[in-house]
Amino acid sequence: MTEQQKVHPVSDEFAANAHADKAKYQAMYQQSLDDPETFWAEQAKRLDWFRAPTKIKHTTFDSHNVDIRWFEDGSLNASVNCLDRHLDTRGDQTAIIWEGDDPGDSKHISYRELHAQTGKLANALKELGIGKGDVVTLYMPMIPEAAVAMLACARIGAIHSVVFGGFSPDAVAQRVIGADSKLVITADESVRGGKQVPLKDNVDAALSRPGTDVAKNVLVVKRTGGEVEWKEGRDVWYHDLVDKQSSDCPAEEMNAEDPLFILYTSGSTGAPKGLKHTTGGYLLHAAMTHQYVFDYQDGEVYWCTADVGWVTGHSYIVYGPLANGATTLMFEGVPSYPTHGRMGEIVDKHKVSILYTAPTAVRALMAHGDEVMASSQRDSLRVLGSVGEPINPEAWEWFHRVIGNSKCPIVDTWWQTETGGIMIAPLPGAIDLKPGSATLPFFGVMPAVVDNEGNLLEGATDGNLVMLDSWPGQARSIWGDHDRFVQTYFSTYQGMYFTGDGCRRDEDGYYWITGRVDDVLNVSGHRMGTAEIESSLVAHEAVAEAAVVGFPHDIKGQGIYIYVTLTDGVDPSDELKKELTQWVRKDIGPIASPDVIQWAPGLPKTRSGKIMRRILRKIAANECEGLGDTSTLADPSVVDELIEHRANR
Ligand code: 6R9
Repeated sequence: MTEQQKVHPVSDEFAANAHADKAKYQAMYQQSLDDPETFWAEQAKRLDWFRAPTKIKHTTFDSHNVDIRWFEDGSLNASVNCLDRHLDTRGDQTAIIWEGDDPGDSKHISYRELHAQTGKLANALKELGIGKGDVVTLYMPMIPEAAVAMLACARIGAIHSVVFGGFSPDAVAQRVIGADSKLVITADESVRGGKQVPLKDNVDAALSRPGTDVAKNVLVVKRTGGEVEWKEGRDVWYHDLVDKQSSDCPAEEMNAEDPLFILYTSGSTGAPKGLKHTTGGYLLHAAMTHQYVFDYQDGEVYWCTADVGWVTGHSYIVYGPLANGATTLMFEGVPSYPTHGRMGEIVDKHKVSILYTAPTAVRALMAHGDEVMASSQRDSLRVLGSVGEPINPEAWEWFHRVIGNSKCPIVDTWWQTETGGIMIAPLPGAIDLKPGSATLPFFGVMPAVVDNEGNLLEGATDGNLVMLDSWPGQARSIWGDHDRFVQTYFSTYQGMYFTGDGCRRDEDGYYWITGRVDDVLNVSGHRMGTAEIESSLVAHEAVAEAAVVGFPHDIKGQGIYIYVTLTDGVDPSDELKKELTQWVRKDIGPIASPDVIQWAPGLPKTRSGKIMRRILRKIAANECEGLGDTSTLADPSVVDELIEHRANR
């Protein structure tokens, strides 16, 4: 089939009722490029400001002076935009539908209730000495209190730093120290797929690490009633402190450029970095994309299956939907529990109109065949969304045909923790779909493709994806390390933001993201640095050297393939493989579990000692023909040995 035949055109009926049709998209996009000041000044009116901004855009990508400011003389509060301003018009409307891990467990929280809970927690935070500019670490299950905690921080001008509940104590410790966080909010345990995860125990372990004594208190939600250790004077039960507070908490007036949150993410080198997102531009970008990209219509139930620990949860479970007065569904569990039909059943149970999920989830369901959807009708669905990694056309078509009953457009949304919100995606009433392509840029987004020297490539081409100018939701810096921010994103190609992704642009100007071109892995849509996993492994006494690469994995997109050179005198064994697997899981978290460990008596290195990952990637992918020039290797024979014992064939 040619690419042309695979186009799914916008239906006239959909376009007629959508927030944007073709003409409107084109006109708005053009204006956003030609006259960003007027465009964004106008769009900013969708938020409620204490002081409306008059200075709209002040941004430079010059690597000597990277400086990004939007709406810099405006002031607002994110929680007011997500809560207070809806009270008159939709106070009794459901803001959050919470669906528990157990299918019998769900509840609806209205905007009025969410506002009251947020006010109470905000007052409780103040009682704990938290104020404007303080960093609060959240390490929480997918329960409404997670959203309440984010909003309560925003209310008093505290900066939240959410750590995904699947991360290890060390990861929590690292982030508490990195952000100088005074308070950790957690729960006794989380529940996923019928299993408990000891969050409070993990926090205890984290806070026993040196340097973590910056955190003075731990606020603990009782989720399961599971047993926990208690440190008097430090630990506080959430409900003991919060329930007695007044629900009335005046919102702090924040400058548009005051930080709203920090979110850590993996890069190709070094420890995870805390991206700094600010208030005005971020919220505007999240809200606007939520409305246009999902074509969210008043009254609809919208479900994003991400975890709030990732940027997708921040922007598209909490801030975007709530700023728009939407009903957002928050799911505590996993799509395979109690059965693989769960996702469809939740759609039916809550009459979900918009379902935003990840390719890995789609592929996992697809692997069970069409019958997995037999327990649900999914008639309520109108729009489907995909995020986190490239979606292969087969998975796209299955998502469309089986989950969406062949009637829902799929918006494949490309973006990053760094971008704050969606950057490249079809508006479903405006842009014809091509399975596997994220299609065209959102308003104000200026993608371009460059070669390795940074030359701009025109027309249909292949290369590295960059952005030529700023957009409101862009991260402003790396917390505490602006030089690293500049180095990481603005020094590869002068005057451009480098995404780290490769892409192809076709003859219609559509973008096809081909995946990371750096040493970042994307496993089930989760970002991980190969360097992080390697440094964990070499800390084990049996490991002399380790090299980590990704390989194509049917369900996860990418799997983790590890080459390990053992210390002299240590014998390889299956037990040792298990031990190393546990080691990495404990150190980083279960998401970093190796799929394959191969013993490597030697690693292919250049004469200057640089590991040739290109070769290791090929061997892991079972592409052993045409390994390219290996003559520059210090010892070319190690390659034959690795090929002979490769795991994937
Ligand atoms: C939102 C999010 C960012 C990386 C990004 C890219 C990959 C995300 C994608 C996609 C192809 C899509 N990615 N969406 N690749 N098509 N629709 O996932 O943020 O966790 O920071 O990951 O994910 O490689 O660079 P984050």
